[in-house]
Amino acid sequence: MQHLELWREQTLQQIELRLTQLLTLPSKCETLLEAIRYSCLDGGKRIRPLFTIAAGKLSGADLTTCITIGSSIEMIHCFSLIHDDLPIMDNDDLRRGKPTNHKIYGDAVALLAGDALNTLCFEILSSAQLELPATSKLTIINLLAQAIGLQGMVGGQTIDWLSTGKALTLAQLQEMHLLKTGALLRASILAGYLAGANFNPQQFQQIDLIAKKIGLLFQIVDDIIDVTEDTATLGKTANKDHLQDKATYVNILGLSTAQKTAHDLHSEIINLIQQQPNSQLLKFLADNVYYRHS
Ligand code: GRG
Repeated sequence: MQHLELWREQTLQQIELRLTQLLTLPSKCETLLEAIRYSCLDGGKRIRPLFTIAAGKLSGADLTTCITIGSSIEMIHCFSLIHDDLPIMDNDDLRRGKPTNHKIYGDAVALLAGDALNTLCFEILSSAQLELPATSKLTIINLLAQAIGLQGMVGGQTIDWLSTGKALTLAQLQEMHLLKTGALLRASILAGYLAGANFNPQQFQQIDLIAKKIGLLFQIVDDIIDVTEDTATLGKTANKDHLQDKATYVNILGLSTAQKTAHDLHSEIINLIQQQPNSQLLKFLADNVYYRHS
């Protein structure tokens, strides 16, 4: 196995272990904790925590600290997936190759499991479990809160919801995805960078630019694989966006132009990343985003 792939395998194990530890806590409601663990453990690519760790390398951040930050961000991601799959939203039966949360626990518990994950992330980041100076914690928490709410993921999801069945321009589609998918991915990268002592404002601007472009690339590839891969490979229902009459890069640009757009954006990202020292892991993950099949 190539050494970067080995790095990913070992790091995935560390993330899984940390998530398991963080989700082993007293609960007055075992069913709620079980529902949370069902959607958070043993599944998914963990691309957000991997990015947190890779970005931490650029600023000399501590690995354990980055694993805790990344795992907390993964909880937010899992909350968004649980809510996204609910009958009132995307109404999906399959996620990460298994029945969606509400199919097992019912709509109400699924909704509440998502809510609990949202706050658990901030509980961890603001606690002594995260060994960082208070000012750094506050910066990361503020960044993440912005990325999730009105100005980020939830705002993007709302635009998506309200525009279903309507024709969007490419600019409107891009704006929506920068919020819905891009904001959390961007935050996962910036949070890792902010956790390191070697913070440099100019470098931060560059990392921010790279992070935004990676968020966009992730979504373009998502739209492409939605039509090119099957349900078994994706672990979720294939061709869903098309069936739900959603605006996607493929619907607006056509498959081959969408593929060319992804190709050009990937090259641009790699070029920017290679200008940064200690960026080997970041490059590896950007490649993973581009070449992924699920
Ligand atoms: C309702 C308060 C409230 C909040 C929820 C539902 C929602 C707001 C936001 C949804 C955001 C969302 C689901 C965006 C899609 C992002 C996306 C492409 C998910 C797939 O991510 P991967 O490929 O999945 O990283 P894995 O399973 O690998 O983790």
